[in-house]
Amino acid sequence: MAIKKTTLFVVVFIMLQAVLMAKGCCPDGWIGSNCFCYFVNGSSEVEWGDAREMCQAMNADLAVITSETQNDFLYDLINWKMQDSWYGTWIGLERNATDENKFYWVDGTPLAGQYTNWASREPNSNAEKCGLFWGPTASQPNKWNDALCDFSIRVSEGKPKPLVLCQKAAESD
Ligand SMILES: [Ca+2]
Repeated sequence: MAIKKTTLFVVVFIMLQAVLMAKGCCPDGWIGSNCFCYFVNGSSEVEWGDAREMCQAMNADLAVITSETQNDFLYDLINWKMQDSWYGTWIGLERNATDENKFYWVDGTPLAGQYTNWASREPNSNAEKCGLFWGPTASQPNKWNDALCDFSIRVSEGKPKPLVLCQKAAESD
């Protein structure tokens, strides 16, 4: 099993390097795929809003996930960059302020009718307004969860800070 996991990471690493070399239009430290560049930050802002501001300061935003292919690519990317030293990753999904039953991506797209990858029994609380992408240490890896936007409560309970996944359009060559 350990060998299999190592092999998987090597394959993903090679694939990501190939994508990087082919693109050539993402800043240093960012990974390119399908016209977007991604950046995983491990220093972690505890609050979703601070995480978003960190991305915006780099002319980016929190990641918007629109397909299973992209979802699985990003899961592998996060695993490759950060392994399992984390609980989850902030993504650009937010519960609507006025209609709490609806979620929107940070680009303004309503989640309704779009690709979703919620964990079983999620989203589960109107108090949890911000999207987390669950990592391998979660009970349902590779799935989404609605979480408290200010994660400091969870951190004080001993959970690691979430990572931050930023996304921006790749610059044309
Ligand atoms: Ca939840």
